[in-house]
Amino acid sequence: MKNIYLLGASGSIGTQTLEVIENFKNEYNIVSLSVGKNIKKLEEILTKFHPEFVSVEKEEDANILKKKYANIIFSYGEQGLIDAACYQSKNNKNCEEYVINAVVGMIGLLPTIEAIKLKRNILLANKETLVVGGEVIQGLVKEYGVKLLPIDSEHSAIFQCLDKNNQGCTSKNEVSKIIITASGGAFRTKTRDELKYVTLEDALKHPNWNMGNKITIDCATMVNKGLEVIEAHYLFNLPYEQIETVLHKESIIHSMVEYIDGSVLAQMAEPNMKLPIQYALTYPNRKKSVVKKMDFQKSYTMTFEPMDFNRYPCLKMAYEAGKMGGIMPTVFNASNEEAVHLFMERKISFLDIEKIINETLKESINILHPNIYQILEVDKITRNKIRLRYDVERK
Ligand code: MN3
Repeated sequence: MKNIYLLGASGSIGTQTLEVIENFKNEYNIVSLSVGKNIKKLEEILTKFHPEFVSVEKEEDANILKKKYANIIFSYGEQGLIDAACYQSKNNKNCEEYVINAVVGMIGLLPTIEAIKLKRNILLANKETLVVGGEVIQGLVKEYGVKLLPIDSEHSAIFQCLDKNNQGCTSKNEVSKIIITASGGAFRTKTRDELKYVTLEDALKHPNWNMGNKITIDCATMVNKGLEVIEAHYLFNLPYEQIETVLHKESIIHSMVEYIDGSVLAQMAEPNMKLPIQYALTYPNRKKSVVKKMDFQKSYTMTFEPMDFNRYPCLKMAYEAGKMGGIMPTVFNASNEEAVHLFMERKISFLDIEKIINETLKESINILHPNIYQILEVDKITRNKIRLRYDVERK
């Protein structure tokens, strides 16, 4: 039995995680979970799972739920999210402990840190945690001896392609590079000129994957791939020069590892997040899954095109921010999160997102090896600056 603490249970990854766990009900015990504002979804979840602790975003929601579900402890807000990751169950004392971090955005950082300090293993779908806190997190992972396993499909693919000699963030001497594949997002057939007129609705149509809104927009800007490059840098302990990106519009190969002898290993599957979720849960074993298998009696076409950094300047900025290191990935992430909010509120255009990230990076001064307080502070300052400048109504 493994104890599961699921942060972000009502989102796209959270929902699919619960579906995977339903197939292995005797092996996983959902001890705690968190949702945001989607209380209807939470109540659906509570008909199937019986967590001891639940955190929601708003205090009002927590108060109403407390009266309705007397057997569950409810909490709320950012502290509630941390408490969900750190909840101490009264039962199952000898179980392996797994926190699944499937929240969206920077808010996933503190719960991860606190859970590692309790020696809980981390299954990470929240890429921002490593993007902003990569050094701190990897330091803690070593100090407390916990497992940090990726759920992001590209990182899961790389993890699966790394053989035993090269897995586990040790020396990567036999790896010459990792190659992260990118579908190109909703606007891959559009020119830079055509991007001037795209709408929010256009940006939310991803050709291959069904995901939450924020990440779908990040795919259209290629920011998502940028965050994944930085995430891979920290997760696999590789310099940016050894992290390549390639356009692969079919999303069949989820990423690759090239070894020093020239062998390239790729992980393939129909695009379905349940596969990386399940692999993280069952690692180092594999189990049968509901994922549709590839059928080589049919024909597949796979194409690869070199990444076009002029077409996708956000990815170029991500590499630059990553190479500068220190606080710059935090600035990159915070400026993107705020810009995406503004775009979703129809206050800026699609191309303003890259403009905002670019000018914010240029204006920021780097801090090398930032501690957690500096990370949180710079995150806040960056967001406030963008809001003051662009969000006239919220000012
Ligand atoms: Mn991904």
